[in-house]
Formats: sequence, C-alpha cells, structure tokens
Amino acid sequence: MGLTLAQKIIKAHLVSGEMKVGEEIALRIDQTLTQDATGTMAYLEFETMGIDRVRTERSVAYIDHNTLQSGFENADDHRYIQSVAKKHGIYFSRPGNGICHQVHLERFGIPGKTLIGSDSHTPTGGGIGMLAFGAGGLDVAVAMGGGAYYITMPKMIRVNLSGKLRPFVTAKDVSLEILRILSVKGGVGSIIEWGGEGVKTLSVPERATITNMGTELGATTSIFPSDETTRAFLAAEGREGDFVALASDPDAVYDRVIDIDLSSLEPLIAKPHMPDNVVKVSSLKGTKVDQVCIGSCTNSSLQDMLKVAALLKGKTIKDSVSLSISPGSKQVLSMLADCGALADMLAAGARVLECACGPCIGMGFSPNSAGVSLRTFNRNFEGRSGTKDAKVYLVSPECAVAAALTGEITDPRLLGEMPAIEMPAAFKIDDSAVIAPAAPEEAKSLSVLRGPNIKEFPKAKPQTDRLDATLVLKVGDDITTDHIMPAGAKILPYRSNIPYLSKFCFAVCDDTFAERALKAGDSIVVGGVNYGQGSSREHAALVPLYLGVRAVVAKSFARIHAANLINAGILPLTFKNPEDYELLDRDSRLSIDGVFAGMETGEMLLTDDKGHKIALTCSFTERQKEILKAGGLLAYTKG
Ligand code: MIC
Ligand code: SF4
Repeated sequence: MGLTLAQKIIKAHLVSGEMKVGEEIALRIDQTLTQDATGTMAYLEFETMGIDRVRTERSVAYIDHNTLQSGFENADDHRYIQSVAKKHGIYFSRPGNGICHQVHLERFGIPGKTLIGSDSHTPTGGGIGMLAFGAGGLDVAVAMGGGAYYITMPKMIRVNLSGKLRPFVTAKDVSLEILRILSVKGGVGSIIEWGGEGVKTLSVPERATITNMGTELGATTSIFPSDETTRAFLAAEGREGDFVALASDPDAVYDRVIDIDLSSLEPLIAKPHMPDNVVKVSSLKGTKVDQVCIGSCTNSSLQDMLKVAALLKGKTIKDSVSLSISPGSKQVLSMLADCGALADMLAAGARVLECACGPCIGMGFSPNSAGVSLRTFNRNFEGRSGTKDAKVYLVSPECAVAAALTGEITDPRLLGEMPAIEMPAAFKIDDSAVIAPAAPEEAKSLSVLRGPNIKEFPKAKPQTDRLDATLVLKVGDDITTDHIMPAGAKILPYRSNIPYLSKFCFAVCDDTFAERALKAGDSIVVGGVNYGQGSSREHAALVPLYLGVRAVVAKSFARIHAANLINAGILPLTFKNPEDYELLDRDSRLSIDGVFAGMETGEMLLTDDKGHKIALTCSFTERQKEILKAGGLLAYTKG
C-alpha cells in the first residue's frame, strides 16, 4: 500500500511509536521557529534545560508580534531573545524583517523537512512541502534541545483540486471554501493533503495561504506536494539547491477525500466572529465598511501585494475607509518600493505599516466603535482586533481593495478587468536583517540580557490522587485561546510576566474570573466542544495554572491547547456523555477521587456538591501520565 506525502515524511522522521491513527508518535525535528510573543517563554524554558547549543539543523527566532514598543517591555524582550539566540546557536530575524511564516518560507523552509514553531500558523511551511506544526513554546524548547516532538498519528484528508481559479477568485477563497465545508473543528486529528491537477495552477504563495489557514480547521497540519512550481520559487529565492520533488504515492489511502473544482468557486467572506462563518461576498453587498486591513501571514506575499497595488493604481480610497497595508517581509516591501508599486499604494491613500503582524493581533489599528473591518487575515475572533464590539470579516486581498475603493462590501469581480501582474524571476535577496549565532567558542563568553519584565514561571503542581476544586468558570463551545488569554497592544507586551497577564485571563468571557480564581484556590474550568482552538500560546495554560486551575473538563479539546495543558500539568478531561455538561454550575465544589487509577483506565468520576455523579474520560500516553504526575513537562524533563 502506498503512502501519503505526510506519511512519507513522518516515516523518515519517526523516533518512536507506530504510524497507526490515534497512536502517539515521536518525530525528529529538523527546524524550529519562534516569534517574540511566545519566544521569550520558549527560550526561558530552553535555558532551564542547560543545553549549550541547539541540536536542530536550523532554528530561527523572529521578532514580528510585539513591535509597537510603547514601553520598555518589548525592547527588553527583543534584546533578551537576540542575546539568547546568539549564545545558543539560533538565527535572529530582527524586527522589521517580517512575519515569521513569510520569512521562513522565503529564506529557510526546505521541502521534506520537519518544522515546529511556537505559533499556530507554522503549517504555512506546508506550501513548499514541509511537514510543519504549530506547538507550545515548551515543545519547541525541547525540540531545540534535540528532543522529539510528540503528536497523535493523524488521519489523512485529501483535497483534490481540479480546474483553475477564475479572475478575482483566490487562494483565500479556497481556504474559506474548505472552512465552509469542514468548519473550525473539521480538521481536528487530521493532516490535510492538497493534490490533483488543480495544484499546478497555484503558486507557492497561494499554496502557503491555504496551508496557513488549515490551522483554522483545527488540522494537525496541511501540506502541498513539492513540484516544479516549488523549484521555481526556491530558485527565485536563490535556493534551488534546497529543492527536492515530493508527492504522495498514487495508491496512497486517505480517510476522506474532498473534491473542489477551482473554476466553480466565487469570492467568499467569513462573517464575525468565526473563520468558518462563510458566505458569498455578493450576499453581503452594500454593507458599509469602516476599515480595511491587508497583510498578515495569510496574505502578505509579493504576489498578493502586487495585485493590491495594481488594483489601487490611479485610484483613491473612499473617504470613509481607513486602509492599512502591511507587507509580509522586508524582501516584499523593498521589491514593492523598487518597482513603484509602493508608491501606487501610498498615492491611493493606504497607510503602509511595518512588516509585522500588526492589526492581526490587535497591535494597533483597532477599528472604531462597532466598526466593520474587512481583513485579509485568518482569524476574526471576538475582541481580537482590540475593539470589543468591532465586526471583523475575512476576505481576499482583491475583495479588500474592492471595499476600500467603494466603502462597502463589494464583489471584487465588479472592479472590471484584473490587471496582469508580473512576478519577477528572482527575488531581491538581502539577509542582512538575519543575525547569525556566535561560533561555539565565542558563545561561551556571551551573556544573556534580561530585563525587569521577565518574571518567574508559575510553580509546577504535581497532580494528586484526589482533586477537590471549585468550578470557577463554565464556558460554551469553540472557546479560543484569545478568550482564555487575550492578546492585543495592552496585554501582549507582558507575555513573560505571568502574574500581570493573569489579570486578563478569560476577561472577554467574565472579567471577574481572575480575582475569583485566585481566591478559590484549586479550581476547575468547564467548557464545550473544541475548547482552546486558535493560537498556540502556552500562556493559555500557564496563566490558568498560576490562577490555580488544576483541570479543564470539556466536551472536546483542540490539539495544541490540550498538549499545552498537559505540559503545564493541568488535566484535560472530557465528558463521557456530553449532555452532562448541563448538570454543572459555576461555584459548585467538585471532586475527583482516584485520579491516578483514572489515568490508567481512561475513566474518572466527578462528583459535585449537589450529588451529581459525572463520568469523565481521558486518554493519556505513558509519557503524558508521567508529565502530569511530575507537575508539567519542565519538571518532568528536569527529572
Ligand atoms: C495568533 O495569530 O493568534 C498568534 C498571536 O500568532 C498566536 C501566537 C501567540 O499567541 O503568540 C498563534 O497563532 O499561535
Ligand atoms: Fe502574526 Fe496574525 Fe499570523 Fe498570528 S495570524 S502569526 S498574529 S500575522
């Protein structure tokens, strides 16, 4: 029986475990990446492991999230990451060099290699045939130290593409279409492989848009074959030597096959506040728009930007609209400047922001009160833009331009002819903003620079056999890590200051949570389906740990968050009968007796002070049981 592309890469990197769906497997990791909002914590964790030099083939630390620097905190953290990188063998991509996923694709990604990154959109690398996963910072730290990365062997979903996209229909619409079909839970436990004749019609940046948004499906990762288009992209980056052709076997077996005819797609849009709330753009025609943002790791490639500039050229945006454009990397921005496209954007009235995440994570450019914002980004979770009552829609760059020019949601096909854009055969290569690590001898004498914003981690709490705790919070379905640990300009600078961050935990759902949790002592949070979807931020586990949360009982969990909870020593438990969720009330006292035996049998009994007896299930590997007993991965790794 043949293998899928992902199975081939897994097989070549398998350290332990059997490649059977649902079994835990350990993978050797070739490359790692971090960004600054999760990186500080990841490097603090790496430092505690006492390893001199990273043991990966390539590790890169990017600064792209916390670039507003409205106080000393971010600059201190950047300096810390730069110094820790220099000392331990990690490449450092300076602020301004671009968004981690865009730069990694351009300069470092290699088909067939494994990559983990402390950012949920790391699967962007699947656009050039990498097997790339988003992970918690601690998992990345362990991989930098040469340790394996553990995942559950996923199912394989194949998406067969046929046909060709029509003008003004884009890779973003393909992403939205698959979200419409599968929903934000539909990819859970699966790797999505894109194949079929239609793949040949998609460029590498288009493929990367699609693998990037595979994260929104909850997928373990997404991957495209590595073919002549990949070769041409790497050649344009001066890296043809990194090319290797990769594809699935013709007789590979998939758990599910989905067919999409590219030529049948229309421009799509995700309505507030979930990426799978997808409808046709034409159905929202005429909705007034206050703000348009173009950029993010989903849609900030040179190809996207050239299309935007060509559509804006010689026109002026509507008075009522504020337009931001953030090119994905210094390479993209400088090529836009060289060819005059940047001037076209400026002349049309765009505010060009630096090459960073910016508005995508609420770092500036928050919309006006109850404002309608159309964004080419990947997430439109409530409050994420920094304006609580804003209505954020997700669209393609073409659709974004159409709204900026007309002031309302407009089918981009009404813009007339799509101007032809010419992609250069070679990109402008300038790696001067990537600082190489010191040679091993020199590194020994280097010191790491720490600022006052770096506070201690929360203390590990080994699990006990009996858990008595208060139900401090009960939330519904699809709770994202943006609900659990919000980001944005006011909070993001404190990612290495857990006590301060804790004040904002769950504030979107209940602003009394932090105070009540601290008072309650040991506590339990109850959730619905897909608890913890979205970002990889381990802070969504570390902060609840600090506040005393010992277990989360939910209908189901998102993959990276469940791993982060275990890494933090918090028990993720599921309802055996989802309807029992209804029986539990906030502030009840809950107990679980026989936690250790339950970890073995996969069943636990939860009782509350009203006499309910609720069956819970769990499924932990031997390694995870030990981690939980030790009080988290760090305590477990230190022995
Ligand atoms: C996001 O898009 O939510 C982020 C900010 O990039 C996060 C990482 C973080 O919270 O720092 C992610 O996607 O993992
Ligand atoms: Fe940055 Fe947004 Fe991409 Fe996250 S989704 S890495 S915040 S651009």
